Amino acid sequence: MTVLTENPKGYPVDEKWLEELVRAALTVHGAIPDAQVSLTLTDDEGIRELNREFRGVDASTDVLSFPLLDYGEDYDEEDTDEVWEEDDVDRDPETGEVLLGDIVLSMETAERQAEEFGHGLQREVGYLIVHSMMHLLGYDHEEEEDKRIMRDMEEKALSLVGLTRDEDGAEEEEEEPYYSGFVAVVGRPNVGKSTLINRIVGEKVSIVSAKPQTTRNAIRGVLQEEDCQIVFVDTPGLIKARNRLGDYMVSSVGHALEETDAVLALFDATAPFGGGDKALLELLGRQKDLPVYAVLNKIDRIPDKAQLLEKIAFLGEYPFLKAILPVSASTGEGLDELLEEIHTVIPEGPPYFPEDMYTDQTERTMIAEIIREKALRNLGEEIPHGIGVEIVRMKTRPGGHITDIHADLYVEKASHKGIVLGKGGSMLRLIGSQAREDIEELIQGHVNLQIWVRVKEGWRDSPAALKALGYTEDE
Ligand SMILES: Nc1nc2c(ncn2[C@@H]2O[C@H](COP(=O)(O)OP(=O)(O)OP(=O)(O)O)[C@@H](O)[C@H]2O)c(=O)[nH]1
Ligand SMILES: [Mg+2]
Repeated sequence: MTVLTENPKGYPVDEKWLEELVRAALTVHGAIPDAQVSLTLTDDEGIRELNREFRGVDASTDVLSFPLLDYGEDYDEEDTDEVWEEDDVDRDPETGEVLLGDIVLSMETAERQAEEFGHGLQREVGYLIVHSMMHLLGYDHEEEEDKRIMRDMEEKALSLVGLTRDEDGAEEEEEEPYYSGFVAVVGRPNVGKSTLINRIVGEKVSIVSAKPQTTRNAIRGVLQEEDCQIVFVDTPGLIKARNRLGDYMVSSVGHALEETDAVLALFDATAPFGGGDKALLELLGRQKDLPVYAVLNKIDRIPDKAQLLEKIAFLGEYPFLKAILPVSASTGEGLDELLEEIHTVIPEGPPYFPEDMYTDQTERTMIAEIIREKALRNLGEEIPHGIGVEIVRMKTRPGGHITDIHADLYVEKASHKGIVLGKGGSMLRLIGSQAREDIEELIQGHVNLQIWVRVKEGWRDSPAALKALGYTEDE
């Protein structure tokens, strides 16, 4: 086999490697390597001239191939041997090698295309030569099926010279890095932590109410981006624990701070700073090497910006804060800036959750939480903290259209039961119908919801009751 290379412009290409490419194409085709190929490396103008001369078009292409063998109309690649054996094939008078034809390649275009496709020049030149070789051997890509066969041969030939898609170093470099990390969201009750996370994640991850101590668990909400996954950890508002449930809530904040890449400390921009805020800032100041951002939420409710400046000045006294970010979780104002900041501290890492998952909670937990949210929103001040919801039964009927859900709603005092039920059961019906609407949205199906109100005195101090309701340490 001979490859006659012409490289008048002196492009830095190894002739031996070009020969290898030609040989690889012949090998995968299975043809006798008793062949000769002419190969010319030129520039765009060179190709343009050839195009004008031989094809009557004024254009520069990446590569041109001129087969010398006549494969005829009904040619099948399997028949190459027969074609070669014919008497009228052109042979090199000295060596007797069959003249397959000419390949002319524009190195200028190859360079451009390599850049466009984001792979190395080697891969591009390799591909173009192997592709042209296939044309010289009678392959074409007019029909889908032919194209598939040709692509297959090309890939095989390229892998023979170590230019596989996976192993090609140039292509590997193209792989974008992936980022992942955890961000804990902490703050006093009712400052808008859950609202913020729901807004960022774009799904309802945590329930929200105007009553403090709405969130009781550390709940994860996942922001999914093409090259990044940020897991936001919603935490219960920081309170002084007065019972076991309170202990659990406080400790879940502590856990959230243990393994996190950043902290968002949320403050209500419409309320004065209190002892709780200062205690939180002091606690966070002691966390060494942890990026902490102060987030001033609810700025949509501050028409007077001077009031905001006052808050910013107060937070300015804590130099460990990486930034002070005024936002509105309700309107979304300031969230782009906040996310931009967070991205700067999220390290490279693997995805922690499948790409279609936005929370770690089970459907059952989310349903219990929806019911609790509706109870919180509709009931007066004194009852909400004593409410717990347990899903006792959940079963989809045959056919899959209706799901029966049976939930127990716990209250701490017998006197509370009547309030939750309301006049003639009207309050419970309201809670139930609001909850059902949200649950149907969540599970995408019809729901038959039954809620039973039960009195369980002191359940917030009962380890067994806490466990049954999902408030356990190892969660
Ligand atoms: N106007 C306004 N209201 C907000 C904003 N963010 C939250 N809220 C309201 O503030 C109340 C508390 O919001 P949540 O998200 O439940 O607050 P939280 O910090 O998670 O509260 P806990 O879970 O109890 O600690 C709700 O009534 C929200 O609608 C905001 O940016 N602007
Ligand atoms: Mg919350």
